[in-house]
Amino acid sequence: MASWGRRSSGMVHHIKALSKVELRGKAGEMKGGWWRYPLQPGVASALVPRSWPCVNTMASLFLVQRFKSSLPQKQVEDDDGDQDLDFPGGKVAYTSEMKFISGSYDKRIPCYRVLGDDGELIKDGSDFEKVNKELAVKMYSDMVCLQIMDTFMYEAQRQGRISFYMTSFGEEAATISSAAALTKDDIILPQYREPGALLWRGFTLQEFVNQCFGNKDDGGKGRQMPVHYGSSKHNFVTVSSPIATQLPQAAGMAYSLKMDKKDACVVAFIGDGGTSEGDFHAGLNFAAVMEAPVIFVCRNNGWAISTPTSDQFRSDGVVVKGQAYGIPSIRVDGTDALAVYSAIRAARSMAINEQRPVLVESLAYRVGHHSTSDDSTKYRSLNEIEHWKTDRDPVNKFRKWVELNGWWSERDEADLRSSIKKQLLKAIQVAEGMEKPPLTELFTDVYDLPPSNLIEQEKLLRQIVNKYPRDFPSDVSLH
Ligand SMILES: Cc1ncc(C[n+]2csc(CCOP(=O)(O)OP(=O)(O)O)c2C)c(N)n1
Ligand SMILES: [Mg+2]
Repeated sequence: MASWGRRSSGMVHHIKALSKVELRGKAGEMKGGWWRYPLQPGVASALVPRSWPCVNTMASLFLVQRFKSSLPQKQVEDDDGDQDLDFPGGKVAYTSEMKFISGSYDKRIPCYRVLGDDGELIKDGSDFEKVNKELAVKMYSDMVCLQIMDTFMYEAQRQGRISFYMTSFGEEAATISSAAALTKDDIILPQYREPGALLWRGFTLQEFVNQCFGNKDDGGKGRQMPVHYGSSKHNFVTVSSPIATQLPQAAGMAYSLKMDKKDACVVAFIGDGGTSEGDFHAGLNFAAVMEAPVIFVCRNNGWAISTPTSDQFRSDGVVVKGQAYGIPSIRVDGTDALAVYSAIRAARSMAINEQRPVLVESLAYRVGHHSTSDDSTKYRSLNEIEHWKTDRDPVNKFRKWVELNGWWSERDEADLRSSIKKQLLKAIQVAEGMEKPPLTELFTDVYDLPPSNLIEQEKLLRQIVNKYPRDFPSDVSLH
């Protein structure tokens, strides 16, 4: 609930704004059968039908007229004489040929890449965004940092020091290069395997580790499972476990940015497994119809825990689903930092300049287990894992390109790794030694005034802790 609240703050703001206007009621002027009510500066004015001038129910808020489409309407050519069907939604050509459109594909949608596995440009004059030394070195350094953090925290879980962890092995470029292509005003809604994007935005190793240990400096006050990061400072909405819920929220947030005429977009991540949720379809369709500036980034990593993509969908992956919803879409090599960076830059400018959603399907294999609760060797071959880990590692690939440019040396590599390891050991030591948030925090931040059932639950919990103190952690203060 708390995270929903954060996610919806833009919409809530607008709903509040609209409620105030409707209650005020008088300031409106008539225009073409609609009452136009000015809102505060920078917010689109609200239009309410003339026959409902005084309604102030929540339902009436959704009667506000939407933005007019700015996208060109497609003219449909008929192929059967000059006959066509003039139908709501546009003209459709008649045909005398009884033909089903195919459910299969002759040729799969190609995957855009810039770099080969050896880190060299596939061809001279490749179509990609230029990346300078400073940007490239930060992208590479963050990828290395993420890999080392994952290695240390995975081990920390195995040693019983934290309860759970998820690694990003194999997908470092997909998340870090995506974030690198955005501005800090763009709002990120993660699924959960996107700490790389948060790292890029400046979330510190100490903050990551505090969250995993759920100590009193954890921004989520220890209420979430490890890896459920969030940061309002970095415009990164808190991870929420139920898959795909972030997509309809992303469409709404993006519409809110549109209303505010912001030079920013929303970026919502989803896994291949997440695309089987109804929310994936609702989110894409909503965004398409409302022409909301949101980039949906699907990290197709081949697996949803133990479910392979062949059991997930029979379409040509995810990219074609965007087209079905009227969303421009691209498939990109998620192990290629330059390709991801370029595709997201282009997607961002389409989303903002054309005010519409864009879908990016990134192909990068999940090299690690799904989480620390999983053993992926039970359902996939070691050879398959090893191939992606050694031959197709996105971090090594990008390192080669950075080195080929003369921007990185063995010495730089050694210094970077040693500095990150030191920082991590320190961060873990600090986080582990820190006390937990007090028990009272379990009941705060959702309601302004706690309802009676919550008060009752808190009372009950205290009674149980007092009765069985040895069953509860001793470092949690009851006050
Ligand atoms: C609505 C919902 N259903 C099921 C789950 C359990 N679950 C957690 S992760 C996961 C797999 C998701 O796979 P994918 O979207 O491909 O992401 P990946 O882990 O591969 O990054 C499932 C089924 C959940 N968290 N939420
Ligand atoms: Mg997956």
